[in-house]
Amino acid sequence: MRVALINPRFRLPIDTRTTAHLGLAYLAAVSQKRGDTVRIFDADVEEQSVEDFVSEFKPDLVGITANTPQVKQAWRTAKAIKSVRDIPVVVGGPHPSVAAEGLDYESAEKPGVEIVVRGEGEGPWLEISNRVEEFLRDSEDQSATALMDPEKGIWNDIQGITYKTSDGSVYRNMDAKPINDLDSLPWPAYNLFRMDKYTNLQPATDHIDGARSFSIMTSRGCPYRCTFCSQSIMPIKWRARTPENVVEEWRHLVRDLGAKEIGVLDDSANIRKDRMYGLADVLIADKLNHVPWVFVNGIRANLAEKPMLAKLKQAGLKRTAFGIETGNAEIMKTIDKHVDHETIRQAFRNCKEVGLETIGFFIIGLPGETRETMQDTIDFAIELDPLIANFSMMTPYPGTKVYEIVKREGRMLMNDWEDYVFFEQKARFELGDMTAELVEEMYRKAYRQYYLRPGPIIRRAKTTDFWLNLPRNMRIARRTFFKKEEKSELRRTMEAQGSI
Ligand code: B12
Ligand code: SF4
Repeated sequence: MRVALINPRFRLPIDTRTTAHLGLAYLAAVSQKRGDTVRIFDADVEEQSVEDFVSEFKPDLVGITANTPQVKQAWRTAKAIKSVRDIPVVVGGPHPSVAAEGLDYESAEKPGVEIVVRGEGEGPWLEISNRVEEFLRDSEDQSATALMDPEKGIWNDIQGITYKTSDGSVYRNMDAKPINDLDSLPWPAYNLFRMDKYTNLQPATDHIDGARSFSIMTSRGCPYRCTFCSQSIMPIKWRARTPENVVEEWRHLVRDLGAKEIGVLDDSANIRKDRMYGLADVLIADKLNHVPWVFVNGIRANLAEKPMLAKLKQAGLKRTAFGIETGNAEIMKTIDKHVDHETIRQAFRNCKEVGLETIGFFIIGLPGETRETMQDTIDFAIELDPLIANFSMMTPYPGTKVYEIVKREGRMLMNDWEDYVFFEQKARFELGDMTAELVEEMYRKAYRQYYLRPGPIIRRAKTTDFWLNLPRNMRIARRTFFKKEEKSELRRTMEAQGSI
């Protein structure tokens, strides 16, 4: 069977890093293992239109991924595909997985979409592919309309899907079970991506364009549920691959694909410390520790003990992120992060002592914040002094507790899923005395106060990346430190091109 997997174009192609979509890479691997002919169409890096791609490749089944700001583009893509070929279109990813808000129905009801997959996709995707293949083998009428004929009852027993029959009725099946044995999954099919088109998430080797960078996920899920974090895909049960299984893929990335650096994308990689020691041991034993790697998304500060970090450094770890979120003790208690500031301080001391670089993620504008609590966050960032401090304005994603709070007690300042990005530098809600002006002011102040200090300026100026990408870096700085005007120009260009 011919299968296409699509990452729809994101609305604003601003200077965010692009990376091969790991979720699609996993699904593609499942399809390849099934024996399908698979193509990935990442609209962010393709020159062709999706219509031309579909006319040329003639897939029998299409899957489209969607996070919240991408979902409308996913629907447009589904419609565009249908204008060329009447084939089944499946949508999956973090946005349509928010069943509590009925966002699976929302996507399933759209013209051009037949099926929505909720949560981890490998199992349902395999099952959908099997059913489509059987249908194509046995039916004369091979249209998506015939496939979704309610009389045929093809879809009513596949777990984890919401689907629309050809009479327009939408049904939600039971949730699929989490994948317990992650070692059983095939490796992401990076061979299907145009890897030369991607930059890297965390340029550890200081060459944004030069280094071949790959992502890897060694565990899935997170046992915590912070109030701001969108966790629609992964069940609360944290599951991990064995070090031996991880190192096999790692070896493939380094030796076969020529990885010059690796980004570990886990939500919470260090839930089990023995696994971290095990991973470090195998990386060292296999002599893979010459390739630098980064914990891109953060490890738990309460489990970041010094001997473990030292061992990981020996295994090639160059930098690790921590989700710190707030510098205020009271706010920290309200976000269900289950960590305190002294523990975070200790984790940073540990990193410094073993020579690891750090990234700190901070949020400006959490519910209950005041000017003073936001200032506490800025001050705490300065005290910790990570190599990279990343401040985001709180964006309430559907399915999170913050979303509930804002819907109940606040004023949401967005009514379009495409606004659910936090690099637009706009406050997304107001709550009590916390106005958009205040949050935007403190956000810009955070960047100014943090980065316009001698330490960060000198550190930055010493990097090759800074000089190699000077115009881009200056643009980012201008946009971040000052009120934005040039974004509207970008928007106008996009509009003129018909891209938004
Ligand atoms: C790496 C990452 C990024 C990277 C790369 C994104 C990418 N191309 O994958 C970067 C830095 C660019 C990024 C940016 C953003 N991200 Co991000 N990102 C992640 C992160 C940490 C890992 C993604 C990943 O690889 N997951 C592992 C794979 C296996 O899972 P997956 O991609 O979800 O795919 C599985 C299922 O979703 C499903 N599935 C997905 N698509 C499809 C399609 C079909 C057809 C099917 C059947 C199934 C299916 O099956 C897959 C396999 O199990 C996640 C957190 C997380 N743990 O997932 C956040 C996350 C996806 N990001 C998030 C957000 C909010 C963003 C931004 C909007 C932030 C912003 N700056 O405003 C932007 C959006 C940019 C864009 N262009 O879309 C949210 C999404 C929430 C939401 N409701 O949409 C997440 C969940 C973080 C969080 N917990 O809040 N991100
Ligand atoms: S912010 Fe981090 S610790 Fe909290 S739920 Fe999300 S992934 Fe887990």
